[in-house]
Amino acid sequence: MVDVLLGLQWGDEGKGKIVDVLAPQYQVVARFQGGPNAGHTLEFDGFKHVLHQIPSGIFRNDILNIIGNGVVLDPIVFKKEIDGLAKYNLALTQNLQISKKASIILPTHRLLDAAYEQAKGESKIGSTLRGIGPTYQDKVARQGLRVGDILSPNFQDKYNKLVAIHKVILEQNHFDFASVLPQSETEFFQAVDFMKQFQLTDSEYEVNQALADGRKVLAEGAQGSLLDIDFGSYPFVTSSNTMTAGACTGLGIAPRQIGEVFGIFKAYCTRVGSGPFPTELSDETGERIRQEGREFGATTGRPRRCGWLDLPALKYAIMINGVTQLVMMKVDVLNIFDEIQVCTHYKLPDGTTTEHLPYDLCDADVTPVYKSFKGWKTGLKNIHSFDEMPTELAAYVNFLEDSLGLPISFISTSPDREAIIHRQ
Ligand code: 2SA
Ligand code: MG
Repeated sequence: MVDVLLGLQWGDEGKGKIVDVLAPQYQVVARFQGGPNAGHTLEFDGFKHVLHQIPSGIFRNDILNIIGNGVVLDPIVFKKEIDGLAKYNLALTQNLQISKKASIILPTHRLLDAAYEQAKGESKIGSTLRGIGPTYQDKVARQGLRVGDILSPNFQDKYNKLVAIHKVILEQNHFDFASVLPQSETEFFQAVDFMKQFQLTDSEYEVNQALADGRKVLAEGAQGSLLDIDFGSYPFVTSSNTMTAGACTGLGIAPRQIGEVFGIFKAYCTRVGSGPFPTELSDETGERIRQEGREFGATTGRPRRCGWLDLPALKYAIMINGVTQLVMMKVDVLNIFDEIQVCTHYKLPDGTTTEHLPYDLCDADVTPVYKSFKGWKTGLKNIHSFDEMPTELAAYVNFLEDSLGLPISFISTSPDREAIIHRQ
């Protein structure tokens, strides 16, 4: 079976840490969507490392890591990531495979991202500007480049053809690319050459063979369910399917092969970039969460917007993903609060209440209705079982499990590998 691990909010739920914790149970870890817009942070043995495109199983030498066909891969970022891993002595050329069908991000895709955002003015998406959207656009337009193309003698021609199209769009948008492009092109072709030493495969065969051999596969989601291209807060979303279904198309596995679905959520909410966020706290409490939780983008360093947990949004994410187990992250960030709020439903302008996400969360004027919990006001450092939890935290956890109709299997109490409360 393929177990799927994904974020249930707007990304940054702490997926990297949980993949790393669960990894010893798996023989294969695979990324199925997104690209260098992701920032998966792992902390262990005093090290802190942020991965962008490389799966989070890479630190365990007995795991095969696959960058699936659903990913958009930037060769320049890839080379930097590999260089950054040199100090860990990992068997990278053996333990890493890249799907030949993964899309390639060109330097011009990044420029297009910037040009499109610039043209949007006030209504910017808040993209990470890593070229994600334009690369998926070209994939769907059936004109993109794929990793397998770098092995073709015609790669340069294919590249030139696509870049010519991009230049027309950049010119139309009055975007000055002449000064920056040549240098990134040099870097790009060096990085493309560098990629050739890695295993470039038809990874759908690898994944299905692993399953046939009885090896366990973990599919690692990036971003979060509320950023899904179909079900997120459109248009303030990323350009891929971040949900369970994306693991099927992004790796080439059948829906009936999906086993457990681990839904990761933070004990509160954050969002980076623009778009609706009903429980956002634009006050001192939001600022305390940001400081306490060190809520700054792992890729761009942008401050993340912070707010209370939003149950209607969480229930929606659980529904579309078929989550089987929940994982709650960063509860320790709430240690300092006297009172903790959870949004249980929304109030609409006509006075009625709903638990459903409105069609257009941007236009809908929803007011969150909160339930208040007493804070536990104590550190959680040496707590490893549910029985040892302070009563106030136990009350919060029980309420969430009842409302969400699912068990919370793990509760993370600090970034470190060991800091986890596991339901026995
Ligand atoms: P994009 O870059 O075009 O896919 O951006 C579209 C929207 O998706 C959001 N997005 C993210 N949200 C949270 N975390 C992400 N990864 C990085 C991190 C982000 C960072 O781990 O912190 O460092 O800023 C991520 N990637 C994309 C983005 O904010 C837009 O709202
Ligand atoms: Mg992140």
